[in-house]
Amino acid sequence: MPDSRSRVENMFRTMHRTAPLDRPRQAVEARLDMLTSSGDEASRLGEAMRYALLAPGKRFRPLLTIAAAERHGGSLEGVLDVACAVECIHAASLILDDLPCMDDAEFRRGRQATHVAFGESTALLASVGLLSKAFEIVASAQALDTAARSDVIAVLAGAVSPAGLVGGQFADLTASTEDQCGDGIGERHSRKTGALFAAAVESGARVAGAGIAERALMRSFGLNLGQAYQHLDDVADATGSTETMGKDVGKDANRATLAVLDGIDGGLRAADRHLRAAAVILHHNTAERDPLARLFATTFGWPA
Ligand code: GRG
Repeated sequence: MPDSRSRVENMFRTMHRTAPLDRPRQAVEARLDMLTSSGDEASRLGEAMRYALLAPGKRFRPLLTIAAAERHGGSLEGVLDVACAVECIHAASLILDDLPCMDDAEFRRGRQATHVAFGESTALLASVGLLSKAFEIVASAQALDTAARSDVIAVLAGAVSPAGLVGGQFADLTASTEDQCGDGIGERHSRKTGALFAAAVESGARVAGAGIAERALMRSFGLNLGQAYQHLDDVADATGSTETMGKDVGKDANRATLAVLDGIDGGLRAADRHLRAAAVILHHNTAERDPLARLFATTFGWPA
């Protein structure tokens, strides 16, 4: 449970180098490299796509996909391409999020944002390229049967849709500090960030053969986790440094986040509420050695 500002910074810092996560993270990075090495990476557009995608991110969403599959008896190899598709969607969203017409951020993942390095038009096209790459990867994933491919595509498309990332980002851009209450923030966080977390774990579970009830449980876990993660990101925006976070901070000073409206402690309390809810869902009906529970405990310093 986060109990101080430095704990939030430490959490993001240690997520980059937590030894137990090295194997799946390296597998994701190697596969992403392979999946985007088809020949057009030599072009400026391909270069921009790989620049954004292969930059040193924490890979938390694909790690969730892998752990959710393993929780349901699946394997890293069986779910790897789906995990990579999730990361492609995330990287596509980061490119757009940083554009001058959105967050106007110049620094991301410890380096220049894609539009700063490649120009706005190339960055925008690189985002669309990564988004379509995600669906191409799932549609041609050898480890999945036809029904699983189609289910995962539906789950991921739903996450990007106006009910998910796109709508959440729109609501975020049009929100002001004056007209927002805690409920509005929860709804925006749920769509902007929770939707992809939910899709990450649901698709992992689906690939491993989970049924409707388990998939719903995973969705609910992911939505809570995503909301907690966004609150912690908001706290880090207010308290962290560009050096530690690898991206611009202080971008939300005039935004309606709980860290702004209710102060740092308000942001931390909200994160804690969602982490508690996620933990309750996670520990419902689970084996003792659940990889998803381990990932959760390692990342958030939560009792296993
Ligand atoms: C077309 C896919 C697509 C989206 C369009 C721009 C947009 C709509 C949505 C933005 C969603 C967004 C960027 C939400 C912020 C989520 C967040 C906390 C990002 C930072 O995640 P980390 O810390 O980043 O996991 P790394 O770099 O480690 O992967």
